[in-house]
Amino acid sequence: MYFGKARKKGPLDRVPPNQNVTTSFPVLHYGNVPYYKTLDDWDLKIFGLVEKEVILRYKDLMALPQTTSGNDIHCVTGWSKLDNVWEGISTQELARLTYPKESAKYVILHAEENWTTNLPIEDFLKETSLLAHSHNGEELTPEHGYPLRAVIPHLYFWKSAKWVRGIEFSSENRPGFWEENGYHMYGNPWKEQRMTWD
Ligand SMILES: Nc1nc2c(c(=O)[nH]1)N[C@H]1C(S)=C(S)[C@@H](COP(=O)(O)O)O[C@H]1N2
Ligand SMILES: [Mo]
Repeated sequence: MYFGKARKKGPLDRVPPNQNVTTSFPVLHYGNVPYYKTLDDWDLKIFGLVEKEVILRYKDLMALPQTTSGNDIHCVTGWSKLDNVWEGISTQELARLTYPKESAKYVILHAEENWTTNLPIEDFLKETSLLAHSHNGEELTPEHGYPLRAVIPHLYFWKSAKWVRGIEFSSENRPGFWEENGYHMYGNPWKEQRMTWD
């Protein structure tokens, strides 16, 4: 008897369980979209368990080495979007400026309106993680996180904070906004870690 057929390698192997591929780019968040008239007052603070706190203005950020990264993103509500190209600054590049301490085990990303999300430091510093200012060759739109968003493609997309203003290195895994509301502390899409109990 023949049980099943050889699974063809193809785009489907790129899609985690119970996700549907979309070619659109849905907008999803809690709270208000910030519409910046100017970036004169904008900054990014890197703080917490670091040897050196750093505050970067937008022009400082753009003067750092830039990186381009292609990936697929997976939202916990069930959509996945393949073949995104992001441009920005790698998280390793940002960490290098501040020297995180040995005691730093987690990263809390702080966005506008005090929205936060948490992840282990290894995931933040993974070579595929970045802080992006552009998507598919265009500057981010306000709805998608202008001027700067995190992109942590190997975790559900809620970890990819839009409108990032702070990167905090912490010894504690403090739940962020969605994590406080029942979402998983880690959020691996391949293991379907959607809610706390998954
Ligand atoms: N600041 C902030 N970032 C956020 C969110 C949010 O509510 N606030 N939602 C997250 C969720 S659940 C998803 S799926 C993605 C959606 O990004 P997009 O709107 O660019 O598709 O942003 C993430 N980043
Ligand atoms: Mo999401």
